[in-house]
Amino acid sequence: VLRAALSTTRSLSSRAANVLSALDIPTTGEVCGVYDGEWKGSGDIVKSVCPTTSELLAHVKTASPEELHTALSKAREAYVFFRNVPAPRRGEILRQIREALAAKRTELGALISLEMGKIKTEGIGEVQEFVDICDYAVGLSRMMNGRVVASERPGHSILEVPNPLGVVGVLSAFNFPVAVYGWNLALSLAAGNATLWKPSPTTPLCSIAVTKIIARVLELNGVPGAVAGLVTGDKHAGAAIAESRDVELVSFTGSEHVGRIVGKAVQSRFGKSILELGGNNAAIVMPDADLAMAVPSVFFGAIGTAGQRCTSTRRLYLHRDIADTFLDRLKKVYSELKPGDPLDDATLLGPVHSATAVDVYQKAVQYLKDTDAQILAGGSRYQAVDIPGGGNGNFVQPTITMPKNVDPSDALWQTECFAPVLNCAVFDDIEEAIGWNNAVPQGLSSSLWTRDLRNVGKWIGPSGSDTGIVNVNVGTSGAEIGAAFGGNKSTGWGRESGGDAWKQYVRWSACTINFSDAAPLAQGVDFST
Ligand code: UN1
Repeated sequence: VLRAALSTTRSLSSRAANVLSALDIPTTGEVCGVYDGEWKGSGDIVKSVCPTTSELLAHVKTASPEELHTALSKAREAYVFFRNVPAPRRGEILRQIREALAAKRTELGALISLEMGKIKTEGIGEVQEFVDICDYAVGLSRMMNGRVVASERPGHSILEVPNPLGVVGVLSAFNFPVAVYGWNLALSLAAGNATLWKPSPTTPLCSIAVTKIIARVLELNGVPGAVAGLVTGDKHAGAAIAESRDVELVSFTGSEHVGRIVGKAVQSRFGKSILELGGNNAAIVMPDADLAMAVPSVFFGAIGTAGQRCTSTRRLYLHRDIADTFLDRLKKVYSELKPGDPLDDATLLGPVHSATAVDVYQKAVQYLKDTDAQILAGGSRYQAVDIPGGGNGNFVQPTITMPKNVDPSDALWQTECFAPVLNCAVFDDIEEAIGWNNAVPQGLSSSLWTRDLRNVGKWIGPSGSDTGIVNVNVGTSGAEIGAAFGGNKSTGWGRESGGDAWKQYVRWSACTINFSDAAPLAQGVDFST
């Protein structure tokens, strides 16, 4: 009995305890990681570990296979209820969710920093992104318009009607443990669906805190909690959602490798999927670029979130005329960067999320060294002494390299390395740089730095960048919610957030209605007897 009690007791640092308590997460005992209207969890226990200090934040009870099954059927029931709630009323509930999230902006931001490792301003920014998409979806709830189409037959009308779709499964990643769920939840809820969330196994507390905030609002509005259900778990839970015929749409964010498995599983049952997979994003700097803007933007793009955004800048193509100057300035800002506690206001570089991320970083850097790349900055793990307040965390030095091989078909250019490693090459004309930009399997984001309108025209046009996000004098990361977010090619062609993304979360009904006293056939077909 004593052993059982000991295994479930945690002695949390006061820093962690304060963040958890502020979000209503128990600071003793195990934490329930399943919500389907009730909190539960009798499956495997996963650990939430702080990447900065290695402190154990919680043991989380994930979903057993039966609980997953129940969560799916509760989600279906919730959908059957919710689809008949008028869309503007759903929007009002979203408005309340927005308010509830905004009221906990700082606390939730701090939890993201604590559990994921991103710095304070980015943690709060992630909550803001959820708030923003709620605002967007509140408006959408009165604007999810269908169309009236001209019929070729007299006394007929054709309507295209957006109806609620069903259950939306959201499989999200560790790097944006809150906002990416927010994009999906907000659109799905406005559309009248139930959403079942399977977060990354390494960021369970963020998903629990968000679900608690939303569940309270749903309860106050008399809406079943399973409209926004949660199942923490491992890849088996993800696979069960991908394979379930009860899930109309699966929205997956993660690696190309896993995305391929998820995409095939969903397609094999003719479900719908939205895939947000790897990015391998390039920034191109032309000789006329304003370096006072470009240098800090590339700096943020490459090392913001410790290089773990899908949109992080991984490739830097510099025009020969400015390459040396640019690199000198970039190296200077890199050298001044101090790693530290993400919750400290002064910190710009937190840890990478996990030991796996450290491994990815070390392997990539080793490959670069083995292939004679010049290491212009960084190139190894930080020593413990370099980290204020300790050094048990996953801290790696942001690295800039100049690979020997500029051939874009080399593995180093073709592969997304999810860590702060920036590979550079020098080009002579814009066509060459655009060619390199497009020569990789992935196609998420890209940015061009120039003041010449002719370059802009090339870049955003038919022979320009082939990524889903194509920026000019704006870095590759940090997109706003208003435009559709997503990438082409092996990034999966998915679109989430703004733009027309909402149209995927509804079931379109093309309705031809005959108001006349005759029943003519289309295309003039004569079937009279
Ligand atoms: C992600 O990295 O999965 O554009 C999402 C950005 C953020 C979202 C990134 N708004 O960098």
